[in-house]
Amino acid sequence: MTAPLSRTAIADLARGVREGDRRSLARAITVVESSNDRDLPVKSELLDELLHTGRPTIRIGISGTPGVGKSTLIERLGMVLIANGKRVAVLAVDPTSARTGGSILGDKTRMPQLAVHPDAYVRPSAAGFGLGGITAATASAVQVCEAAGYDIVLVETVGVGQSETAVSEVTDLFLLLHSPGGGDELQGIKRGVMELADRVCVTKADGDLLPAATLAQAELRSALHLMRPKPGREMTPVGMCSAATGDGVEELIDGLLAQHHTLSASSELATLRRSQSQLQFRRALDAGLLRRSEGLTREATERARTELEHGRTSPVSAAWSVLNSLPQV
Ligand SMILES: Nc1nc2c(ncn2[C@@H]2O[C@H](COP(=O)(O)OP(=O)(O)OP(=O)(O)O)[C@@H](O)[C@H]2O)c(=O)[nH]1
Ligand SMILES: [Mg+2]
Repeated sequence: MTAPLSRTAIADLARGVREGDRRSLARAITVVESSNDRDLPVKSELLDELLHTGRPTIRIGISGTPGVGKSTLIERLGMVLIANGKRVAVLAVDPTSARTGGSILGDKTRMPQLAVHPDAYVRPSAAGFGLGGITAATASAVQVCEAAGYDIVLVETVGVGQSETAVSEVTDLFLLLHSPGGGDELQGIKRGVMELADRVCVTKADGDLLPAATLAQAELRSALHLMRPKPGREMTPVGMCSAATGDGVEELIDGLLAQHHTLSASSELATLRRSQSQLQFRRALDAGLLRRSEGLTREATERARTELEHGRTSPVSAAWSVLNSLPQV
């Protein structure tokens, strides 16, 4: 962002979002994802303006290794959902883009139909993200889409370890995609990631890959059998589908919607969202406190670093000398 927005401009922007104006939506997401601390007052005011203005959205996180077929599947899922009368927003979050230069930015082209459909909104988000990192930024972007009246928000993220945790912290359901490869590839997925999943789906179950996909599905089922399901759940369902042929896509959607219905029919969804809000608050606050204290301790830190460099102090006492420079509580 460049110039700060006035109160009226923020209220206008919020109105634009609620009325479904796409430019306002894009602008609002840019504001809430800003990593610049100077944008915090505007960001906060805008988010408060947009609080509880939309219908409750179904939030689904979709992750999996690079190239597993996330975008292609989202294009299919999105088009089926739209055919069923839903409005669909897709947030493609690339936690690695700061390093790689943002490969995901090409994703709009991998969702050619959704990207231009009036009932869809596709938004690639590069890294940066501000207070609270990906979790807080994506949660805020989800909130904006909700205010804009989207029924379903799909959050695509490349599986790189911590990104799956982040996406599961801002969505109601977490779908983990797996390639048709089994064996070694299966060994490669971290147990923690599997345990986060509400549903697993093997992708590319078509043509020559169908036998491998069927095998991978069986292997994943037995691997999940040995794991603890989420509290109060039976075993995590493992399906397979092809975004190319559409086989299994309807079943995948039905399964996800049924799971979501179960969540929202009980108090589980409300509880989950409350604890997610508390967590996002904590993340943003911790990050803010850290930044402010870094400002306050800059000189003491420099001095301690030099002392340590010259071997005149130990790491622990260097840290203590910095902490001691802060006002006592
Ligand atoms: N056979 C087959 N190929 C597929 C299917 N879905 C995707 N692919 C191919 O797999 C490749 C990767 O697909 P993407 O949808 O871009 O995968 P992604 O997981 O979004 O990739 P990143 O965002 O780069 O991590 C492309 O070449 C697709 O054409 C499918 O259902 N069947
Ligand atoms: Mg993709």
